[in-house]
This record gives sequence, C-alpha cells and structure tokens, in this order.
Amino acid sequence: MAIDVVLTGFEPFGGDETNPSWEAVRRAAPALREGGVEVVESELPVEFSRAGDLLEQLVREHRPRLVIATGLATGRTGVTPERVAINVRDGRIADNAGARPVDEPVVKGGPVGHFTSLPIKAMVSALREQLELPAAVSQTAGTFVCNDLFYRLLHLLSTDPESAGVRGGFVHVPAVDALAVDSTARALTRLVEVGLTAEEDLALPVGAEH
Ligand code: PCA
Repeated sequence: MAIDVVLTGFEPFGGDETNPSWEAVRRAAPALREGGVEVVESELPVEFSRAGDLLEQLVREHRPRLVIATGLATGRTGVTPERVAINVRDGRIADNAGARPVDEPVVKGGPVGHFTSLPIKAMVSALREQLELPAAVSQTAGTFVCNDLFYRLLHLLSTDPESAGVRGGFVHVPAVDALAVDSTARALTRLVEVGLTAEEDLALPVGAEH
C-alpha cells in the first residue's frame, strides 16, 4: 500500500541517553496523522549498512511519496536539510555495533555523490519565514552513519524503477541545548508538509564559501 511519508530518526549513540532526531520524529508523527498525512515512522540503529538496509525495506514495503531521514548533528544551531550524500565511510568513532570503517565506499562502484531530491531551499525558507525557527542548507552530512543512510536512500531512489519520482533526503537536527525537541518536532512536521506539497524548489541563493 502506498503511503505519504516514511520519517526516520536515530537511536542514541556516542554515550548519549537520547537522540533528539528520534524524539522529534516520535512527536511529529502523531501531529502529521492528525492533519491527515499517512506516515510510517521508525527509529533506526546507528550502524553502518544496517540503517540503510532497514530504510530500504521500509521504502519497498510502504512505497511512500516522500522519505525524510533525520539525525543529530551536535554543534549545529539550526535544522539543516542536507544537499549532497557522498560515497564514503570514515568513522571518527565506532558505530553502535563497534564498526569503524575508514575510507570505504557506501556502495561499491556507486557514483561519488547523490544530490537530495527534497526541495531543501523551500524547506529552509518555510522554517525561517513561517515558523521563525533557525534553519540552513548544509553542504555535507559528514562521513558517519547519517551520510551512509542518506547515500543508501538516494542510491535506492535513483536506481529502483518503482521509486521514480519519490522525493527523499536527510535532515540534521541540533542538540537539545540548541533547540528544544518540541521546536524540532514542529520543524519536521512542516518539512513533511513542504515535501509533499511544494511543486518545485525555490531558487534562493543560500550557498556557502566554505
Ligand atoms: N547522528 C550521526 C549518526 C546518528 C545521528 O543521529 C551522524 O550525523 O552521522
């Protein structure tokens, strides 16, 4: 059965007790349902390969129109939709299963990168202008499990004929000391709405010099 959106967050990692990405997804999902959006939410493990395998299963099972995966980016102060996933794993720390790949591809033989298919500029603009929440386009999702999941998702959407036209991408969220979970949840709710309704992305200049 086809649904509107698959929305994921990550379990805690690096010694933390909670992960605001999942805490926000868990709050956003019922709010979306109340608004009539069919959503399947999932808390993914912070493990190279396995997170991507599980998301692939969710996409194949539910055939959503939109997929938004989220994770924590400690140190960031706003909600940051990611522009590009890169085909590399380089773990500064081990993942939750103890794996620490260095300079390995996410997908052997895959392209260097995949661009998001989310309307990220329309999303950032909606958060800033309509909700007055801090948001920015990010140029890199890093080289840890978030990027791994992001690349796997975009690789699937660009190679699976049944996923043609499905929008998908990754959004990093700040730690709770920078943005309260309820605000992050409101942001994710709005991002889903924009992802489902924006006809095309806005051509806003939000580039970065570094
Ligand atoms: N953030 C990590 C992995 C899980 C998460 O929430 C990352 O940015 O790669």
